[in-house]
Amino acid sequence: MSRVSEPEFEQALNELTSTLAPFLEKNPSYEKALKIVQIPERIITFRVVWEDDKGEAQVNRGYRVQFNSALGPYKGGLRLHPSVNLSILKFLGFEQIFKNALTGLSIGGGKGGCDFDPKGKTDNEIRKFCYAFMQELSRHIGPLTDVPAGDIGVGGREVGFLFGAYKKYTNSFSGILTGKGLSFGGSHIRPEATGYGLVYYVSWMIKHVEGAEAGWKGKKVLISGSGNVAQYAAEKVIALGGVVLSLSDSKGTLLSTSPEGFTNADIAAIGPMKVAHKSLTDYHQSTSELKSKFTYHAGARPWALVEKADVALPSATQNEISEDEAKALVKAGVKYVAEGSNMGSTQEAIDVFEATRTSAKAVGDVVWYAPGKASNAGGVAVSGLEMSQNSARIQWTREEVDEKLQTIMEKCYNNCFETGSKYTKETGSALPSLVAGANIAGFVLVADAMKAQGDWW
Ligand code: NDP
Ligand code: 8G0
Repeated sequence: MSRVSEPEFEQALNELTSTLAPFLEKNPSYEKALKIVQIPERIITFRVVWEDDKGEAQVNRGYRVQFNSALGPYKGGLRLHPSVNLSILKFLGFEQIFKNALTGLSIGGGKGGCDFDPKGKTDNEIRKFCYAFMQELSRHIGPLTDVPAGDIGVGGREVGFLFGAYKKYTNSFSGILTGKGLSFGGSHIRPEATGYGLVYYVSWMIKHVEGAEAGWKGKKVLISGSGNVAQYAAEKVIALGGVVLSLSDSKGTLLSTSPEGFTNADIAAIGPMKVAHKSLTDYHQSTSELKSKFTYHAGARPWALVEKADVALPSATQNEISEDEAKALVKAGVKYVAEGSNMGSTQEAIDVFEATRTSAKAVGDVVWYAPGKASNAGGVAVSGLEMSQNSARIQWTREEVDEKLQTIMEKCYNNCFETGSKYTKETGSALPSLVAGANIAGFVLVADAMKAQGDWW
């Protein structure tokens, strides 16, 4: 057996390839597109030397994977985390290609980042790092070439520093990053977009299974992560009447013991703590009221901690639901799993969810699974809207952007549902595969544009 040198990338590629089979059987010429689309157009790797608070030189590895530009400029976030390597950035860049296609906007796929660990760094060190990182990255990006944004470890503060660095090195003020501050070209709703979009997507899943009037009211929701995506997903679930049972971070899970679940006040307090890289235990331990309102589970993820839940929204990182955890979710009666994170589920976990779909005779027996490339597309979609606003030198209102986001998520859902229905007609299956639907719909859009541009024939 050959050695797998890029496990995360191979996993993402296999997930796509395995679900394309029914399409490729009918359209064998697209095998060629599949062979070509899996190789990035360009990868840039570079040294980042930055000065710490002691005046000492520190060094890290920086990357930008410019995966595919068939539909528009490369677009995708920058991740700052010690685990960052080329396999992870290739998997993220690859997923990004098809996700961006599903938004219906003119954006290609890319991803970048660095193995720099922002935890324990001062604001000054983060600023120094961002300037050093952008010194090289600035040569490779541009509003018509490649437009990065944040991701794990990169929020509004970091995007601000990166934008300032680009401006200084190039003497130009342009839309080379998204997620910018509102006063210098940012879009309303961009911080909220991934979490809100995720909840909008699941609203359509709920309507399909439970009827047009059904919604989040009273639904028990497990959320992992407590960063950008998790916070705004939780906020929207609460606003729509759902009960948020959990949030988590890299150290453990905070579980609500009260019937109302996490409140807006909890989310509002956790936000700034996370910007300061504090852990959820710090929040839990901060008052005696909080100590009794939550239980803390060190080293655990949320999935196997409760006896009953309705929805699971993994929103921390890749491979955060294992096969056993997927089985625990099925046992707890979860009916909807939708990823806020990219590749949140292992392949074995996806197989557990998809098996409930193919074996079920009634929709109510299915654990319906939405892959990140569809359900978390709202973030990059509003980034695409930020690019449009920058090009036109305008700024839409919160309401205007939210409405466009809702429309994009509805169309994305319908596309996945209809394409899934067309290609996944297993006998007895109660619902179509949203994974197959997302993969086939995204792939065909990209492959056709590549063919028209002479990338394959
Ligand atoms: P943040 O950095 O804001 O938050 C990440 C959260 O996940 C934190 O709670 C962090 O814990 C936890 N986490 C990170 N890495 C690990 C790990 N290896 N093990 C356990 N927990 C971990 O990132 P985002 O919220 O922006 O991103 C979360 C996910 O959503 C990622 O998969 C990202 O790619 C995806 N995504 C993000 C989009 C966006 O617009 N931001 C758009 C689409 C997808 P701790 O606080 O302890 O570090
Ligand atoms: O806005 C973006 O380009 C962006 C940022 C972070 C994550 C993602 C994603 O879709 O995974 C996109």
